[in-house]
Amino acid sequence: QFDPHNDPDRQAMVHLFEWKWNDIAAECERFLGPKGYAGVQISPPHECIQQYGRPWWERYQPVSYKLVSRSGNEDDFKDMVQRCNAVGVRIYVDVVVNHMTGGGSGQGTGGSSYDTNSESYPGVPYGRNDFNDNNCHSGDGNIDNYQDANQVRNCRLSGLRDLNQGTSYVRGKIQEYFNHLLSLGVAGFRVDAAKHMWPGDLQAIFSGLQVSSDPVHRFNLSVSGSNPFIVQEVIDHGGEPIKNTDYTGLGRVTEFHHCDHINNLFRKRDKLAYTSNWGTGWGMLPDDQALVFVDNHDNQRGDGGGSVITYKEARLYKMAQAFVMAQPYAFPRIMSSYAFDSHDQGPPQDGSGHITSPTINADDSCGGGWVCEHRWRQIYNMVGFRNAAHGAAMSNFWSNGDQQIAFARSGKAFIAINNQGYDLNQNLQTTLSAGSYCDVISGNKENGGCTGKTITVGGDGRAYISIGGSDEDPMVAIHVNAKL
Ligand code: QV4
Ligand code: CA
Repeated sequence: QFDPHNDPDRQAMVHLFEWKWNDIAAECERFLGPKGYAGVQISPPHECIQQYGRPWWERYQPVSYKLVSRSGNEDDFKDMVQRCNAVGVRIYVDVVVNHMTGGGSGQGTGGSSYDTNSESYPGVPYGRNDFNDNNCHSGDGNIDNYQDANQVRNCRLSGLRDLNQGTSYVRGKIQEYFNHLLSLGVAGFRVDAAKHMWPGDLQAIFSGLQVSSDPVHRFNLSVSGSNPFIVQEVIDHGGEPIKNTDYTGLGRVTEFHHCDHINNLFRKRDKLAYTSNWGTGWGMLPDDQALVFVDNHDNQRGDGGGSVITYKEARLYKMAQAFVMAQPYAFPRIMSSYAFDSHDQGPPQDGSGHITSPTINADDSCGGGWVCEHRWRQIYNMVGFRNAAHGAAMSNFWSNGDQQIAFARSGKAFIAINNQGYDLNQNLQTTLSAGSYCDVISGNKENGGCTGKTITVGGDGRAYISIGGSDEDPMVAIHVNAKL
């Protein structure tokens, strides 16, 4: 449950937030596969409410577990999983099983009816007895106090009807849903609102799940084992009785301290010079228990606590992503957004509410309202860096004592970052063999040449590194696969 079932030379995943299944399939083939991405977190595929104005968050209000949503139907889903697996890219599903809808009645995206007040969901089916109402002891039935673990698990998160995973019926329905997804070839799950479910209930649900052994999906189960990859969404910024460590026995956990630290670091409320022991040295979860990211779909909109760096501050964002990718710590997820001005705004869509596809520009970037951070050169080339550096420890950490750092991934890669505001000019140890290397931040290695800066490493492994204090991309990064 800790293993992403990734191809070993693919070490980062991307969250293609609100993408359609056929666009993801195409993206796996034309970009994610070739650029070395390990997998994709997809938006919730189940049937959900159809909220007026079609905000993104309607997908977090399940109506049934039928695979019919604005991203596509079950055939589209199947096709996506097969095509992505075929090019070495895994699919991780955002599963929403803490709750059902938060209000109203009507028809879901798959045609099933629902009625929130009577807790009627015939598409599953779920009825009154499947919900936690009698186990919640807060005044209004909602979670009013995060200091009370019982409320957090048994009451309603923002009015969302709270399922009782303590019953064998509910557990069985959830397992059926997960196993259905696994039979279609998905490699794992991002478990929405895991904090709001009891670890014991989740454990019961997870036991007995099995990744497909169908050779068409190309999992090497003898190496990675048959448990699905599990990422539990537990927002722990400290200060609450529920800790992310309550869940680390069951799978990985979203490490929100990492968002906080990255934000503080790059806004210079902390020092890059202190990051030579990044990871557990900073009080974060062990490597194999953490999923890390600069921002996610909630906190980029200001939800879930803390403030973060997003695509809207592109210079800082690229720096932060480069740092995260260059570090040997944890398994990273890159956020891929659509542009938004307001909190509720849904993905790019036409007048009838159909999601519209991203367009692809000549420079590989996206159009049509999609930001596609994962297609920014500075970001996808750092995925390549991480893949090249995999297995090599950090070494030769250098700093100016403040906001300029450099370090190597022993024998494999080297990065220098200058968030100081004045120039960096240093002769630094790269640990790489003598030769010319393409700086993958400023360019691509193409036809044996480099479209950006070339860095020369001498026989002693040293290179002269210059980074202007106000450069748009104040870092350089080289690795063995970028040798010219
Ligand atoms: C409103 C009122 C409530 C009232 C209720 C009922 O705010 O006080 O009780 O009506 O009358 C939407 C609306 C929200 C509305 C609710 C119920 O935004 O205003 O409540 O629906 O109708 C996403 C959005 C939520 C959205 C939800 C369901 O963020 O705004 O709620 O989807 O559509 C905590 C949790 C953590 C959570 C995080 C955001 O610990 O688990 O908050 N993160 C995950 C997802 C997130 C998602 C959910 C959980 C819920 O990442 O995207 O919430 O599935 O920290
Ligand atoms: Ca709950």
